[in-house]
Amino acid sequence: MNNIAYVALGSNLDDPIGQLQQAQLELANLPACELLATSSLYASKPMGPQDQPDYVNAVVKLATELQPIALLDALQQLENEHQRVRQRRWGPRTLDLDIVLYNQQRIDQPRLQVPHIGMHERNFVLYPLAELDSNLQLPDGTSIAELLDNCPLADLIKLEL
Ligand code: A4P
Ligand code: MG
Repeated sequence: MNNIAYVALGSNLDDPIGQLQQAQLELANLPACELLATSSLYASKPMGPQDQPDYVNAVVKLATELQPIALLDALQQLENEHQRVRQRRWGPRTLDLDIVLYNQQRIDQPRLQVPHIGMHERNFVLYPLAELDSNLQLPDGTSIAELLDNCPLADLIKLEL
């Protein structure tokens, strides 16, 4: 297992906390993957359309033998198993699994961009990520500390479960 991937989890439908806890178990059971760490869960206000429920978000750290596209396939299969229905962009969902980082790789393919394009402005990605690795760096050398400095905690709430 010589690749490290950080995966962001999000849900705002059908018991979001339960969706994320279940997804963490499923990620731990993915073939050719080992779950190394999970962040706390965070409650967050919706980014994008406001006429949808609040979100619960988290990030996990995986060791994996899966190459990036194979990992994306596995994550999308898990999303589908959570009865996710894709409707509008940034709309409500039972489970969203995004690859935030994969080693120090930069990937720009039609199906996959890594580092995740929106991560810089997403407190619900950056704060859980920092919890997992406070010394993390992006492929361009930006440190997680710099990213946090430019992304206020705002109304993100760490859930004490
Ligand atoms: N894709 C490209 N790069 C990646 C990547 N690094 N990881 C492609 C995963 N997928 C990636 O995603 C559309 C396509 O992105 C995929 O088919 C994949 O090939 P999707 O999940 O099917 O659809 P989407 O919901 O329109 O896009 P996306 O990018 O997942 O949505 P966002 O931008 O993540 O927005 N507010 C809060 N507080 N918390 C949230 O978690 N999430 C969203 C969803 C909106 N507001 C939110 C939250
Ligand atoms: Mg997604």
